[in-house]
Amino acid sequence: MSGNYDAKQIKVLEGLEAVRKRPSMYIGSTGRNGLNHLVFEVVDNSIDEAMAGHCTVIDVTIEPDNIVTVVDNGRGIPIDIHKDKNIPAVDVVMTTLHAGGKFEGEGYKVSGGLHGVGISVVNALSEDLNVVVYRNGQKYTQSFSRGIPKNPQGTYEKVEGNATGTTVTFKPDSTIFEDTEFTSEIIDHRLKELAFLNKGIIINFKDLRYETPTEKSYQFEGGIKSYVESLCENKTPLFSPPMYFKKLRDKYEIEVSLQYVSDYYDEQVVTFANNIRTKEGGTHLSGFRTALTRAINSFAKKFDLQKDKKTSLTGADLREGLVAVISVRLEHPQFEGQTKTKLGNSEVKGIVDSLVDSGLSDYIETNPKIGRLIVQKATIAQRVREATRKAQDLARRKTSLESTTLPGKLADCSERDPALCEIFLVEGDSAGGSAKQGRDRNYQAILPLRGKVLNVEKARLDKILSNEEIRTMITAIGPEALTGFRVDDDEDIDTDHPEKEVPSILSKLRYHKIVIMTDADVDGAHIRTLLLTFFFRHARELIEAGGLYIAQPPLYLLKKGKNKQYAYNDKELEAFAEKHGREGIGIQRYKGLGEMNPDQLWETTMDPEKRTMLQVTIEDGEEADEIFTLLMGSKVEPRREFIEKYAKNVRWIDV
Ligand code: 0RA
Repeated sequence: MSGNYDAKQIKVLEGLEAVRKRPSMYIGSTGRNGLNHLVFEVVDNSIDEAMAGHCTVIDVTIEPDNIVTVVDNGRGIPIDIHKDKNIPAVDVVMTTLHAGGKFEGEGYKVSGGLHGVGISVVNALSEDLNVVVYRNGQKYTQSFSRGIPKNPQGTYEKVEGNATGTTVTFKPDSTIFEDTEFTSEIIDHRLKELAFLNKGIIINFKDLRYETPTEKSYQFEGGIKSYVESLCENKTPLFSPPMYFKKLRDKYEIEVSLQYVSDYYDEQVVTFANNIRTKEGGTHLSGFRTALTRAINSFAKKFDLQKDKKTSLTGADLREGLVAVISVRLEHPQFEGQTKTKLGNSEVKGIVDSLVDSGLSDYIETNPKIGRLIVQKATIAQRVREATRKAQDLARRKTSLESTTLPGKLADCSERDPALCEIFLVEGDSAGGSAKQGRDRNYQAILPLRGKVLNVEKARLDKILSNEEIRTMITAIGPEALTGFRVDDDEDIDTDHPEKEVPSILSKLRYHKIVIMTDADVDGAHIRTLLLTFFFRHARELIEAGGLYIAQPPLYLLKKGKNKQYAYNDKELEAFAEKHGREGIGIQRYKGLGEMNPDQLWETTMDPEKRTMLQVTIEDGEEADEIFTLLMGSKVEPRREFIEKYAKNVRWIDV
């Protein structure tokens, strides 16, 4: 018996050792994302309990020292002695790869978890992990160190009452992770998302690491309907409340909520499969889109709502201003795509198509007013698209966005391979002058922008296209950058063929690095925000392809005796003062790029050997969208509130 037991123990150790040797295979990376993933892995297990109908409350707490505790009131991980292994079942769950807490046979219908690797992976990657289970009138406690139980059988105590649940506390292993600072915003966002996706569940989040602790509590009785409402915040919805339906077929379940907003042209469809955000879309999204187009068109036909009977509404017409959340649950999800966030199950397309078609048709036939509003809105979109197409053709021919005539203000570089080329969008002529003289003309191009850039958030398409600064910019970069202006239907949509690699937008542009270079003052920040808004709304693929950067000019030139140093923030200024003594430091504050001579600008901001540039990423498209709507949109009151709230601790969130 004991020989057998030892053999099994060795197998367990080997499993955990594999995780510790190659953590990225299990959690994606050992950076922040991988670290945060540990929390999600534990929470997903509690969510599974909730989906099985046994858990109503989940508490997540980050303690100082980055120790995380997840408490749930589910059934508790089984604590009886596992027949084969002769140790408590919970210890098996905690130490066996892919056991994932779900035993064969009686498993749950569906389960989440990005990599679905199970809680044992968290255990293997934690310096310490403590688990407490309440079940069968007992309290079971066990502790592990880097996955290895500290006590071969754990501790059982009798307790009063019949409360059940699981508490997992873990401290990530600092020898595995680059650092062990959890990211509050990302965890908070995911917990909120999970609360939307699992109607009614209470998720409490506490971050106790800072002087002012964060305490959030999420519970949404409306589920994904509340999610759509929150995505529409500060926008003008077409009807109220958002449409919602839920459908079941065989072992597939789909929930859809949707709304249209009238002051916004993009679409925002957020999709999930088994609670996992499918950023790259997939077969559920394709099915939804096909059904949406078909259902609305047949409604329009049935009630004779279209004057022009020959043309039906296209997918693009019906996606303008669309805000939707789609959540599917299925037994064996296949995740594909570059980041494994694309649902690949081919059968899902047809199922979702048919369920959404019937759900949507039923809804608008019961609420014909809403159906009419949608048809009306899409018809306007259709007309605008037609007009824009004409205007764009005209504009192209007239001032020739596509011609090879580059704007006069552009100081182009001599290199012809776009992959090696950079373009600096520089605020003002004087800074533009310095940049032109300071640059390496072989591969760096300069485009000075005069005055304020148009706020695209408030302008209509035709106005944006006729704006001088914007035209100049897109002509220089390459008109293909404007993915947000695509007027041709559906050409971008091929979610069914993951094998077909879409070429990066960068391959169509004249430069692979677009660098925003503005002054380090309020005006500079404003212009930078206007430019970011423009790129975010109309050239988002360029950002997603990693083509947009923000230059970081220094704030100060510090001198003391022979020591000379540029400081890029106040912390560096402090450090210099600490090091060289405060007396007699010469501080030159740069108010504008124009104050730097060309050599200095090169040395501090443009020289690839020395500069630091921020690459603009869309870490969180939704949040970016919210902030842009808030800061640049037409509603004033929420903007004032936001500014008043954050004015005191402004910092650049990694936009
Ligand atoms: C295995 C089986 C059952 C529940 C769980 C694991 C479980 C795991 C975790 C992880 C965190 N919280 C959890 N809660 C439950 C089913 C137990 C039964 O059938 O009673």
